[in-house]
Formats: sequence, structure tokens, C-alpha cells
Amino acid sequence: MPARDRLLGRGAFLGLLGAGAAGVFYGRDVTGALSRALPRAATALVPTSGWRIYTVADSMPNLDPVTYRLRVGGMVADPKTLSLDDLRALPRTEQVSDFHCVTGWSVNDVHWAGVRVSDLLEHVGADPSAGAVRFVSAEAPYEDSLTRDQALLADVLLAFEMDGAPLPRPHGAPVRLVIPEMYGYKNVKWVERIEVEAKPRNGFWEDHGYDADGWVDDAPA
Ligand SMILES: Nc1nc2c(c(=O)[nH]1)N[C@H]1C(S)=C(S)[C@@H](COP(=O)(O)O)O[C@H]1N2
Ligand SMILES: [Mo]
Repeated sequence: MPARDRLLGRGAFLGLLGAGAAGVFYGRDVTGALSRALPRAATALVPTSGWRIYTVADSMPNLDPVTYRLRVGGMVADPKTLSLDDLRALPRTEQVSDFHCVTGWSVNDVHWAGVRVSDLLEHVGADPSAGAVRFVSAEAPYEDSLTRDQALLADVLLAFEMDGAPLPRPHGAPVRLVIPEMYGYKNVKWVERIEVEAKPRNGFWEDHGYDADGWVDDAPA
């Protein structure tokens, strides 16, 4: 039986689909096989716009923005432990981008504010020979890695604001990764550790069969 059905019971799940079209959908995409696990008719009921909140653990991390620290280490000249204020003191970037989950839903025109990963890597003196950047969530065992080139894309950021307000807890407060060119699973929530590494390693969903390169469209030239 698919994990999805075990979690909620099929009836409850279908009920949620009906009731949830307008609101935020809270669910655990444990298998990543939501659409495969449902018959076609039911799949069509899944709302295709609006956020779904995903976690892999039983509860969402509850990180205090005051005591929150982001550790940045690995192949860097100057490992750092950064508070939210430290992050806010780095060059700020804002952007509007679309967000796509591989299961078929999207949210267009999300306003993000935060720090470019490229600026952060410069701040810690990342080794130019490093091939990857690993983002570890406070929600164990969620993590994911980007290649160096992916991490350096201009719109890849650590976001601490969403739509003009501090990033809400369900969306990864106080800091999440945003990489709009890639599917949602690469956009790690509740990031608390960043490691600059020699080469990319599998993240949570790669271990479950997803592509390491989660491009929504073709890879940028
Ligand atoms: N820590 C953590 N980050 C995560 C996930 C998760 O389960 N845990 N799910 C990923 C997936 S599959 C998607 S589509 C997006 C969903 O973002 P949202 O929960 O803010 O809607 O978060 C990504 N980041
Ligand atoms: Mo997703």
C-alpha cells in the first residue's frame, strides 16, 4: 500500500483534496509517488496551484530566529557560524520567481528576499576547486547538494523573507534554499548547515530515485 494511503487513509486523503483546493495543503510526500499512487481521476483533483507544505519528519523544526545559527564550513578558508542578523548584514537580494514541485503543482511570482549563495561562498572564502555545496536541513535526514556551477547561479539564494514577510515556519523558517530553475525538492527548508565539498553527494530525494539535476526546463547554457 502506498505510504500516502497509509498515512491518512484513502478516504481522508480524497476528502482533503476536495476541501483543500483553496487552502494550504499539508502533506508528506513520502514516496514521491503521489501521482503514481492515485488513479487518474483522483490525480486530476489535486490542485495544481497553491503551496503544499512538505516535511519528511513527523513534525516541522521550530527554530528560534534569535538563537538560530547557520554553520558554513568544509572547503572554505574562513568557516563561519552566522546568526540571522549576520546574514541580513550581507548583500541583500530580492527576486520574483516561480516555484515548481515535481508532483505537478506550481506557485508563480513568489517574492523572495535573502542572500545569494554566491555572496555567501565569497564571504567564507570557498575553495575554487570545490565542486559542490551541500545544504543540510534541521529536519533530519533532509539535505541536498548542488554542483558549484548550480550554486553560483545569480538567482540561487538563501531566503529569509517570502512575499514581504519573514519566511513562515512551514516554508522553512528562518532560512531556506531557493533555486527557481530546479524542482522544489532541491529547495531545502530549515537550512542550518552548509558544507563546501569536493563533489556533489545524493540528497534525501536522490536516495529515493530522483535526479540529482532537478532542472524544471533545460539546463542553462
Ligand atoms: N527540509 C525539507 N525541505 C524540503 C522538503 C522537505 O520535506 N523537507 N520538501 C521539498 C519539496 S519536495 C518541495 S516541493 C518543497 C515544498 O516547499 P513548501 O513546503 O514551502 O511548499 O520543499 C522542499 N524542501
Ligand atoms: Mo516537491
